Amino acid sequence: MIYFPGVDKIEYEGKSTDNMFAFRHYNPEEYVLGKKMKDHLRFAVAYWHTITYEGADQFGVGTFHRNWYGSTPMETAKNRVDAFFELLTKLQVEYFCFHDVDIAPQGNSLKEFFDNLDEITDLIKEKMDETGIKLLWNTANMFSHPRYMNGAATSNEADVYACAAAQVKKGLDINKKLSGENYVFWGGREGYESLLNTNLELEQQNIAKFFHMAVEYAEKIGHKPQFLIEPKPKEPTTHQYDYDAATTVAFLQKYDLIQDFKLNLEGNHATLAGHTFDHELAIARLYNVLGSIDANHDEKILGWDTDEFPHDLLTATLAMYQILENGGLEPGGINFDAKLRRTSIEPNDLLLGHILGMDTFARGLKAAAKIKEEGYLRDLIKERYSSYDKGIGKKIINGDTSFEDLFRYALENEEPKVKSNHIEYVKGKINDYLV
Ligand code: XUL
Ligand code: CO
Repeated sequence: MIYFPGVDKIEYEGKSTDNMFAFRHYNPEEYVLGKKMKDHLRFAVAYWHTITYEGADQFGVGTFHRNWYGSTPMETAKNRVDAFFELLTKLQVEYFCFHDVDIAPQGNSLKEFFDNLDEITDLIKEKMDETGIKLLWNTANMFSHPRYMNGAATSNEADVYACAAAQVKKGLDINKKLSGENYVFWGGREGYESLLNTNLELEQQNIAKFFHMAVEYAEKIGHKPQFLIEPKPKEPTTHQYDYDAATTVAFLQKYDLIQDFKLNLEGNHATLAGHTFDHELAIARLYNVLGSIDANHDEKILGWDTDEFPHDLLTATLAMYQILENGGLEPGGINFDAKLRRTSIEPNDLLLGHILGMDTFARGLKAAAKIKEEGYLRDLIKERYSSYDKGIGKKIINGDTSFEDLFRYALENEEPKVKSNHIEYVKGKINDYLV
């Protein structure tokens, strides 16, 4: 069965092609700053938005009628594996990501769910061996099932906490079976609705213990993928504990987890937190916890988590600049946590969505590489802070001053001459790198 008919492998054809099903910018084998584009970008496709999502939104049911639907949930799950790997192969994407519930029906109990997972992951493993496609990360969905209405590892119900631990244990076993390179924790309902009935400290301690147990278990089974926490400020909970990169770092430091975790940062989550994407990446870099990214874009006018395919060149360029400054993302990568608009109903639109995302990040990579190669921002920043290269500035940097010294210095000197940033010119220069 062919699920994406009429289209072969998506190839790089360059900017002038009229072929909708071609890359215009992403050329996997092309070298940028001494490394192949595909190795810089390490693209991954998300199972949930691609093969499981049916086009529903808050106001209406699904609009997609996929040709991989079977007569039972398990038959659909099996067809999805074939369809997914056909899509990955056609897109020349080497990685994928999934939640446990994306790949197999949950049945009527955890036991039934785990049996279904065993059967489907056998099929996934076969496909991985056949195609060479690898698992960037998997994760446990601990937010959809009604038992998780108060959270999972921050639930007030200890029995629910145990179910969450069982799901993550299973997730780590699967990660080992599929040689996963990372494992993600996104705290969907790990937060609170109202402080009036919330024991904040207990919830934080419990989730910290949960993470420690996950690390211990990974060590015990001799397979420790890079653990990643994905911050998001709200949706579905009103207040989510992992609000943004800075909040999550504070939590990891307080509970002695910083050495075992990095962050998986998402474009739309950054903007929901009132930040730009590159702000989140820069903060993560500062604390040496930039692990991986979920590439998507918000629809500013709607203002919620719309998970659009990335299409904005400036955002992609500034994100790629941070990634280059980080020395790359490996073992992390760029996962398209992005879904089609509800009106893009053909299966082949999934190819077009990913082509858009991949071409956008390819352009971002090239522009960021040029900014880095020419040293434009590096020189500008160096010059802007040059007062710390000499005199009193150097003393401050070296820790050779005190408040008394600085008091004397400030009073002895004339009013400081503060220079213009010319930031409008800088923004214009960055725009020049985009074209
Ligand atoms: C939700 C979100 C999740 C995580 C994985 O906003 O981004 O899909 O990426 O649970
Ligand atoms: Co995400």
